[in-house]
Amino acid sequence: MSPSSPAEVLGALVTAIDHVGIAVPDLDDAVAFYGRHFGLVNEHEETNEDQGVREAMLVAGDGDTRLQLLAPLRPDSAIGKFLERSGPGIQQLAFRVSDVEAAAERLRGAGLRLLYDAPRTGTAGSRINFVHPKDCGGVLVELVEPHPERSG
Ligand code: MC0
Repeated sequence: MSPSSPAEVLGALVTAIDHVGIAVPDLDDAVAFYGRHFGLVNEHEETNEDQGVREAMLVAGDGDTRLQLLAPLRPDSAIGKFLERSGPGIQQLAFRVSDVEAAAERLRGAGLRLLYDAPRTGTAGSRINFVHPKDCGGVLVELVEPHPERSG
């Protein structure tokens, strides 16, 4: 990991844990499982062709704690490869940031590898980037700047 502390690098840019992402082979089965056993409510579903996923965002009773279920559209997608290598399980931790470009720039400056040169489109019109898991202690960290009309 980088010698710089998160406070030195990102400071107030990180506003929350936006979601935890779980790779699943079957989205509908997983949505039903987390609803039945944990009472999580499916608040949003979409297909993201660029990322090769069908995803569902589930919310807990506080209205802001979110679990993202990710099913692959193709075997050679990030989720398809993850399932092949590791099986179903936690695939990513997503930090909500106020400015994804500024956050990425600061992390690059600290020597961490960002996966994209420029932000891409994520869930619900958000702008996203990722930090390589090998630079984050084995955790794939996503940076999420929510769409201005959907933040909070
Ligand atoms: C791979 N590795 C991981 C990992 N994926 N470690 C922790 N968590 C993960 N999720 C490890 C491998 O085990 C390997 O370790 C090393 O990283 C390099 O693996 P690789 O062969 O390069 O693996 P790939 O080809 O599967 O690529 C990994 C990479 C990829 C992180 C670059 O998954 C990627 O581009 N991810 C970003 C996009 C993404 O995840 N999209 C799906 C969610 P060893 O020790 O064996 O060398 S889309 C999403 O999240 C959107 C919709 C949203 O939230 O809005």
